Amino acid sequence: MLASLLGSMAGFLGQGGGFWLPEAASKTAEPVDALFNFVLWICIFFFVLICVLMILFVMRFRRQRPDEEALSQVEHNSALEITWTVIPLALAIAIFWMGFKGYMDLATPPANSMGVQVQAQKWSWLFSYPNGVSAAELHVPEDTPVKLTMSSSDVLHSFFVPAFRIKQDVVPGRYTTVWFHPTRTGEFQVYCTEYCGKGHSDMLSKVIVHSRTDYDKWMDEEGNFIDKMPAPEAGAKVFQKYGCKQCHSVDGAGGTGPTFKGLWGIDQPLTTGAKVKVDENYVRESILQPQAKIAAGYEPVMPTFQGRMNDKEIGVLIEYLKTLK
Ligand code: HEC
Ligand SMILES: [Cu+2]
Repeated sequence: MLASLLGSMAGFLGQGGGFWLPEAASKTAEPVDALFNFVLWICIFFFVLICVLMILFVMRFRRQRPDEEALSQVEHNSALEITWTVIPLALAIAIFWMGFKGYMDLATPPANSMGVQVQAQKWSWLFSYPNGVSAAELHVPEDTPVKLTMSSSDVLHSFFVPAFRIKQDVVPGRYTTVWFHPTRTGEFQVYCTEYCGKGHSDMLSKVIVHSRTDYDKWMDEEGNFIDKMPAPEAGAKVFQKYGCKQCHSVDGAGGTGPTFKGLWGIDQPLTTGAKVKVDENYVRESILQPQAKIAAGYEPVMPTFQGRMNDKEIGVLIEYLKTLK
């Protein structure tokens, strides 16, 4: 009976999307969860032990009559003192060792890892593969270690995948790395856990773990979608991929930047008082050198996409803009 109770408690407190921890889907999660559970059970054990002893001692050794004398004054007990020094010391060393080893393992990607570049920018993630393909969601094959090399084009961001137990700051002006080893297929939430600034909590993305064959298929489609899809549809995908939607609506709603609805062909007033016709050249310039002309009523906060969006992508994006009447 006790065994089954303990068993169900371990399930309740344990791994795989229980009460304490989210589901675990990476080999990197195992040592993290093991250490967490180790510390948790030590805390539960000593909490119960100390409470029970405290209550027993209060009952057993309390003064029973007002004039009762203290029985004795114990000043020293070597056996007891050594015990309560050695046991906590051993536990602290064990926790240190598990933490240190776990940290070193998390900091050292396996040599055969698949590399993906991660670019963080207000307010989206872009994942780029060595073959030039890029996407707004991170697609990886199952059972393969993946090493992310991350940088930011603007402010501090922080890349967090709870199911993999990995979290790493993404810092402008330097590269940081993190790695994981997905153990099963599925979709896993990506968060930005940087708190200062307004849009980090909107930087939601996913890690999509495919089987090997599905991954190859995805890579093939993603590498050629501009050639395979109708231009406006491909343009809508580009719009999604680069996070334009974080600042530009396509339905007329206001935002950090002007809505794209009905933008094509109008005469856009600029902060200088001049006007500019929204055509291919202006859109292209706005994407590559956003600070060149600033639309009246807006702040010059658009990041440049120079070196990130290629000509084909700008081409289909323009076709998409034309359809937003
Ligand atoms: C962080 C917010 C932000 C993001 C992300 C962003 N923009 Fe902008 N964009 C702005 C702001 C603000 C303006 C208006 C000021 C200016 O002209 O630079 C603007 C202006 C523009 C204009 C000119 C519109 C006009 O009416 O003059 C175009 C075109 C444009 N953006 C395209 C894009 C595209 C395409 C993307 C995605 C690849 C994108 N923007 C991503 C903020 C953003
Ligand atoms: Cu962020």
